[in-house]
Amino acid sequence: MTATHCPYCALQCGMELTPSGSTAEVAGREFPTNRGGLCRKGWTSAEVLTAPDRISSPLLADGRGGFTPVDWDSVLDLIADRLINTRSTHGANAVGVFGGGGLTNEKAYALGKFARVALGTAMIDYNGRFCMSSAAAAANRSLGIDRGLPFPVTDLDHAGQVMLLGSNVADTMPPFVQHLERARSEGGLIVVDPRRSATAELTEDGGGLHLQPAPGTDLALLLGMSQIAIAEDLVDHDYLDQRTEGFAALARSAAGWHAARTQSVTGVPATLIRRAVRLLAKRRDRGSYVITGRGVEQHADGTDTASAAINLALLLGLVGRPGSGYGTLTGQGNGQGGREHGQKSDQLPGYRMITDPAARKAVAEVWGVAEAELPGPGLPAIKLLASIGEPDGLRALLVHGSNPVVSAPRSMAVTERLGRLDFLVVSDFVLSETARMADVVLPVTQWAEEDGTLTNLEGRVIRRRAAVPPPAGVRTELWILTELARRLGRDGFFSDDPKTVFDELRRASAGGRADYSGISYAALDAGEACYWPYPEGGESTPRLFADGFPTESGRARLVPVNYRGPADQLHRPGELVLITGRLLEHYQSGAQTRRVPELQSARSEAMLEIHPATAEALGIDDGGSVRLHNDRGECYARATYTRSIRRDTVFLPFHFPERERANLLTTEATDPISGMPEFKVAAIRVEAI
Ligand SMILES: Nc1nc2c(c(=O)[nH]1)N[C@H]1C(S)=C(S)[C@@H](COP(=O)(O)OP(=O)(O)OC[C@H]3O[C@@H](n4cnc5c(=O)[nH]c(N)nc54)[C@H](O)[C@@H]3O)O[C@H]1N2
Ligand SMILES: Nc1nc2c(c(=O)[nH]1)N[C@H]1C(S)=C(S)[C@@H](COP(=O)(O)OP(=O)(O)OC[C@H]3O[C@@H](n4cnc5c(=O)[nH]c(N)nc54)[C@H](O)[C@@H]3O)O[C@H]1N2
Ligand code: SF4
Ligand SMILES: [Mo]
Repeated sequence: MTATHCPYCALQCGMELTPSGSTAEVAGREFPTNRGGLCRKGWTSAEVLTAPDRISSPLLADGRGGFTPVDWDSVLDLIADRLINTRSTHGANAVGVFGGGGLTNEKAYALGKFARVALGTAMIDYNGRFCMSSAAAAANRSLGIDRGLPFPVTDLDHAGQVMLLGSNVADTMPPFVQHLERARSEGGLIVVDPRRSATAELTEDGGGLHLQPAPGTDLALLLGMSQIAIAEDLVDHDYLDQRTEGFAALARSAAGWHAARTQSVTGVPATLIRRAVRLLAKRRDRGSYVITGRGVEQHADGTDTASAAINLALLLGLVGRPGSGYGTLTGQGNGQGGREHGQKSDQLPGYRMITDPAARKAVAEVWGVAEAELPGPGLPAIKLLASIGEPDGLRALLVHGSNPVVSAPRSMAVTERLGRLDFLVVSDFVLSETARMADVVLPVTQWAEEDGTLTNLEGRVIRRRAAVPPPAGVRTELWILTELARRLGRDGFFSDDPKTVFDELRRASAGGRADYSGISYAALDAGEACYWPYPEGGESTPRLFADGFPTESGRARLVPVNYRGPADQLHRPGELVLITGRLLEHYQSGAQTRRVPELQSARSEAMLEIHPATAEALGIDDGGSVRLHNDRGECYARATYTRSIRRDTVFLPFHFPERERANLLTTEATDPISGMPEFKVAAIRVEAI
């Protein structure tokens, strides 16, 4: 029996694996985030280990739409040759790397180093740009640091009030719901979602309030809430004086957002908005938390919206006060660690900026290269993918842990661009939709077959442990990167041993914002709860901000923000707002969960949630096939009637492939600060077929 964690989301539920034949049996394990509970995806996760179409040999495209198995030595020689060629003909920045927030810390670190040291390219970014970047940017500018939850999840157990903005934890992190029980029992759960989601339903029967704004209007809602807090004098004056700066400018920016205007922009009744603010202001008796999810962050104004949520939390004196706070719910298994160790185009390990001379010097020293050899910042994900086929753009790309053909916005354009690459290498354990387009596919180990660490949504570093041997023919990514680096002239710079890589990561992060230098495999294996920052010789930090904020002044910044509305506006008659998101049964692009029979049979196709009144007006039957379309593409789904959604809005999950891809309709409009695409609002039309 091996103690490890679930392969999927950032809650990283504790799990026990017992080998059984060529797979493993899964049992829930006591861990603070899940207390033994698992969701349906977790219970069935071992099925992917023996997926019938799992790949167990490197594959070479045969030019006729198929693949031929090849041996590792020749395939690595071939990749190295092609990359060296591309580099010498078109320059190092013609080779790019696309990583993922599901990779362990060790893999994410090695990938960032591989790009800069072995390929010499600036062009690395990852799917966290689609996930965490707006909340990260907002936390950095307001609080001076970006750790999803700056407190342990179990702190929520004692809260009287919790406001969840654009987060559907009942489907996306089911065991998390237990941490909301106290708030629900006191009528203090506030859910902000244009749909009556499974989480919004938890507010029924006295559990709390459901605010149902028009999609993309959360920034207006939060400005209105701040205005009410100021107008009703619910703000915490001592806290504002002692711990924050910028109140006057913030008050001016919110001043115009009187309740009637907020109601007319958002559609949320002013009385409900007022009740929500008054509830949160009760924090003096029992703590209050403000928490954001992708529903408010995946917008072209996502950074400003997350800032507005932080502003409200600061006005009420919540951040850094015991029993209260602000946080964002990191999504992918290692969404937190994945954004700290160098996969981001502008960052080096330890959450250090690649433009900071001191950070460059420190990291170059650990890597054993001259500082001048380190490239500068590259392009964020959307721009990186858009550069393919452009004169100075990417010509070769290595993908690790992402399936952008399904998950990137405006998939038609992305797919078309990937097709223009001279050379695409995808590392995966199945032939994902992206892997199918590759010139070379490299089969890698899965979670139950590898050691490493991840950093969960609380900033707590946890151990992933190998429980079963991988199939013959499969390799770890650390091994692949080490072997490729050797062929690229960097022999001895990389290691395929996770613990050796972690020890190097510790040193490379020392002195950075996300300092891991005090954390070790030995401490983790002994059961120590290690939250970063944890400098060597120092202590773990379960709670941030108790004594101040890591900003220049030591104070949190209230950042004035303005409402702009979504990039896609409804202009033409008959248009509806499409919002996209998740189902309990499927994970992300579905590459893994669509291969689990129990999950796939429960949810085998894309269902469009639509209000019966809207559907009837369009002649769409419950269960009927529909075509959704806009200027960017068309997508097919089956309609399902629900009264839980606004009449001007429809909802589609993004887990399905081919012509059921929700992303055929989404826009490439991105947040100007974070580069986060606006997944959550697209103007579309629907028709029965
Ligand atoms: N089952 C499952 N669980 C997952 C994942 C998965 O794919 N499947 N993925 C993991 C990852 S990577 C992530 S990032 C998290 C995401 O977890 P969540 O953020 O909970 O997931 P979403 O479904 O994307 O969005 C949440 C809610 O936002 C609402 N929403 C849409 N537009 C708006 C808007 O304009 N305003 C507001 N207020 N709400 C809006 C949607 O109706 C939806 O109910 O889940 C993690 N857990
Ligand atoms: N319309 C719409 N689109 C969205 C979103 C949305 O809400 N709406 N959400 C966005 C968000 S928040 C996210 S996080 C992205 C995620 O979307 P993707 O980046 O596509 O994430 P996954 O589907 O998890 O892709 C992971 C791929 O890597 C493989 N894989 C898993 N683990 C490993 C590993 O350790 N190594 C390697 N090499 N491969 C591995 C899996 O088999 C799978 O093929 O989607 C984004 N796209
Ligand atoms: S909630 Fe997340 S970590 Fe927990 S079992 Fe489900 S997918 Fe796995
Ligand atoms: Mo995500």
